[in-house]
Amino acid sequence: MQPADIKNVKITDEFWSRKQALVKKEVIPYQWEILNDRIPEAEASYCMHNFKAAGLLNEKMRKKGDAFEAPRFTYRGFAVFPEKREDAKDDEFYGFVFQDSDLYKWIEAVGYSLMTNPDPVLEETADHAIDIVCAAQLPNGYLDTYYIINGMDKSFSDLRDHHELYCLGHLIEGAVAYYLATGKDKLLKAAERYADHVASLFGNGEGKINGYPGHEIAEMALFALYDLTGEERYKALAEYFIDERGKEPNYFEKEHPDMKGKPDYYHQAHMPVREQTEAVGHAVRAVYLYSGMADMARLTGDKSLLDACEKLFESIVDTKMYITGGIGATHLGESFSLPYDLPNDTAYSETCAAIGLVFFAERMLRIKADSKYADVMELALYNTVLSGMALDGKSFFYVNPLEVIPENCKKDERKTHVKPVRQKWFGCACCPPNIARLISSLGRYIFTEDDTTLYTHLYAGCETTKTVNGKNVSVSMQSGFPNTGNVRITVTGAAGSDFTLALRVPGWTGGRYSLNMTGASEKETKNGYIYLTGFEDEAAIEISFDMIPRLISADTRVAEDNFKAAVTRGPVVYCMEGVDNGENLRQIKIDKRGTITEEVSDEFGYDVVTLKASAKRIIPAKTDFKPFGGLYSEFTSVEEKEISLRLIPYYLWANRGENEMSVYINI
Ligand code: FUB
Ligand code: ZN
Repeated sequence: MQPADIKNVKITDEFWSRKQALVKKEVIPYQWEILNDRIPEAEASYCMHNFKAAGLLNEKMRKKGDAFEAPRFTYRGFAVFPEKREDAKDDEFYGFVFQDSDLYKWIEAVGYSLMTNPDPVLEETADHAIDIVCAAQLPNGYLDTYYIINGMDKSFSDLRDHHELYCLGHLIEGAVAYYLATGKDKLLKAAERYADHVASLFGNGEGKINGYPGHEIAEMALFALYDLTGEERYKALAEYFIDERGKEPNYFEKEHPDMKGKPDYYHQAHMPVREQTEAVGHAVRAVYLYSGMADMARLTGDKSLLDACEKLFESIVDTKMYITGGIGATHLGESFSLPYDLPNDTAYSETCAAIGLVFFAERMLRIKADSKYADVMELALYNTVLSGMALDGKSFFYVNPLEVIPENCKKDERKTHVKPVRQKWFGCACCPPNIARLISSLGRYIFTEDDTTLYTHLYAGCETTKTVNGKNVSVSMQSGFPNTGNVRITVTGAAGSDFTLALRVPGWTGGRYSLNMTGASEKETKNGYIYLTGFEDEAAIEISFDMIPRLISADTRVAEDNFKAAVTRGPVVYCMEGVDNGENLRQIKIDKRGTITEEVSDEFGYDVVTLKASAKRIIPAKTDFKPFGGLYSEFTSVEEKEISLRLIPYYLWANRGENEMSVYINI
């Protein structure tokens, strides 16, 4: 299966169109300013600065030929920032070593946005940025500003940490999107030249580098480049990277002898990928790798690789995923923790990791339409991914905790990674442009298709067409998600063809739905999809999923969540905030047998379903008997105060100022 052609999916959905418009109107222009360091109150990026500095060096080299003394490599650190912005020198590199990738993600977001919303001015800005990128590329195709500026003699000498292949991956993904959107191939050619250069250096032969990316992404990007160009060499390079990872002798040990004998979980290089069964290490790296592995399994039919993907997916979903679809429980190494270790207030749950989980799930759907993958994709999307961006598109979360007491995050060193409000930008700014590119490419996640069947994974209003047996079939979907579970789909022009429409029955429905249709018939239900066939020329399908609020508790092995539950409604996870319920949310106990009522609120600028639940605030009575000092008193009784608990969608938390928040509630 393939994802449906994104250019052929027109999003008409109220909820998602608003997000896409926000990305276009606010996020993309704001990020362009940031990349150019024109927002004084946000952390400086130096991203465009670096491309320009590399371009200048290149020009000098071109002009002076041999007379030009190219810089010798000086290690200037993994992240280099000047004391003050004014101190930045025109010919030096600043920021993190992977700063180039921020622009590539921005270009990708622009590309996808232009597909749905043509905008000549934005396109001109992107063309201008692309000219600056291309001016920085070396004649042999190499393109990474950190080494071009600091000295090429050490390029590819630190694959583990120095992100040159990560930047290649993002360059390819940006270039593919921009080409698909505009037909302009300047950046695509630059990406191909860089990929070709890498392909010429890497491999198992004499004098070749037999390594692989320290931060995965090049794998899935190269498969996308192969999909677009049909050039086998890109597929071969991606396969090489995947096959080599974790083999003995470990490549990263050669680069970093101090690692000798220590299994490299962090980079998922602790064993060959086909033997990996547990999701470990840096969470973004992991899910980017698994996405590439799933691409390879689909393209090659490699059963052992598919088995590994399935086991890794299960390992995440059954033991390491927050109810919000967030992954990566610990800030130590931004990593997966042990199975069932899912702390709420020290959670890392990086936005990029949830985005990577969307990538992985979508790639599994390309192999097999099984609703378990779409359930996870939807969960991550509606909760952690959306939580990553403020309602006004101007600030972002990197870390997505499930519980916050603002004062603690500021003062407790174990929680300094947790921010109680979204930030304008980050020195390490991987997440904001990642959200922008995902939201603007939403059209790629709604359907997958094979020759005859259109598989519907996400219920987002849109229009698309599909050619089956030479007939042009039009599909139009209207959806009330996430406010209601009502979906209406019309199919036109399918009569006499084998056109099949597969509709996902989300896991959160418990398999219950109501289906009414004219002009089509139900064939079967398999792996969580209802298959409809026998279409007449005009068919109308109404499917409705009950979005009742539910209390969901975690496996009892998640120690943090014992005697607690989260409230969900459809794919949306809810949370309580201090602004609605007063501080000290840990005192609140929800009435587990009470009804939860729905209210439509316009407080967030559009209609949002908020919830009201009967609950109690439980406060131990104060006693005078304090045998061990002021902190402790003998327990006698509790004071229980009835309250009406207000819950809002988790993705909206912290849009009304700094306050307490918790997803889990005592039961
Ligand atoms: O290393 C590049 C990006 O920076 C990672 O994906 C994020 O987790 C952050 O560490
Ligand atoms: Zn990130």
